[in-house]
Amino acid sequence: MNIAKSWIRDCRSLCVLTGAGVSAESGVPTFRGPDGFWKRRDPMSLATPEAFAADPEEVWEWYRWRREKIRGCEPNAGHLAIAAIERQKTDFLLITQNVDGLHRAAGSRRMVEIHGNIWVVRCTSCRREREDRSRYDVLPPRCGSCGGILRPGVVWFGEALPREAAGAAEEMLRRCEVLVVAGTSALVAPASGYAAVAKRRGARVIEVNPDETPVSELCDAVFRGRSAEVLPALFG
Ligand code: BV8
Ligand code: ZN
Repeated sequence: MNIAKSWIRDCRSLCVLTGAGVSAESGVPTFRGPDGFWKRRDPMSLATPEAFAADPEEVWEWYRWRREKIRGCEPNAGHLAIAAIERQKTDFLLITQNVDGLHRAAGSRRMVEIHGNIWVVRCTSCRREREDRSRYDVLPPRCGSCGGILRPGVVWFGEALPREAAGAAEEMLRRCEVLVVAGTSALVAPASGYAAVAKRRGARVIEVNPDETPVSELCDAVFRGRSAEVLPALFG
């Protein structure tokens, strides 16, 4: 741990990439875990534009259920440790695949939500986008301005990542000296390729995950533990 801590302490540009595992200890189910969000329904049949076009109400039932599951969850020590190390670094970026908003709640500011945010809604007619934490009684929710159907402000399979967020992520991966990959199964592209991008350029890559992932073998250090425990130790 001390070697990895020194890499983090001594580097100028630090990048952190997180997945659902970082929110697990806040009580947010992961996607592919035993109690995962996706155990209930096949995400590939819901988290797509086609599914939404075919049955917006059914897709919204799943998102409403997830929003209510996430609503009462608080950031954990892992989120707080990431927000704390950000304040100590000149050059820092958090790239998160998480849509739950817990990193921002923990104080992270230099961050990109590459898969969007479940608390944001976008009108499919007038395109207006805003954060809306209401409990929807009627599904699908409607736009207050034009009456159009609102969609969740997340990135579905087959949709491109938000251009600005993806651009900032790729730029940081090209210059960071250390990349910490925490709580992701590294199965969803393009984020699944981010560790290899940083590694190819000579960055030190550190993984924090209780389980092995497809990127474990390219990491310079691997901590097989829970992020709420390992990240405070690593960044402290
Ligand atoms: C795109 C938002 C192109 C919605 C999500 C065939 C091969 C390869 C790729 C593809 C393919 N066919 C299609 C693709 C591309 C596709 C893709 O990758 N598919 C996969 C399934 C094969 N990708 C896309 O479509 C992306 N877009 O490529 O666009 C394009 C370009 C131009 C124009 C048009 C199109 C868009 C992908 C975004 C999909 N949206 N979510 C929603 O939430 O409903 S993805 C979803 O999975 C979540 O966002 C999540 O973040 C993401 C990854 O999951 P993880 O975060 O890793 O979570 P998971 O549960 O899997 O793992 C948890 C991990 O934590 C585990 O490792 C576990 O061990 C660990 N853990 C558990 N507890 C802890 C812990 N770790 C630490 N501490 C703990 N306590
Ligand atoms: Zn509208």
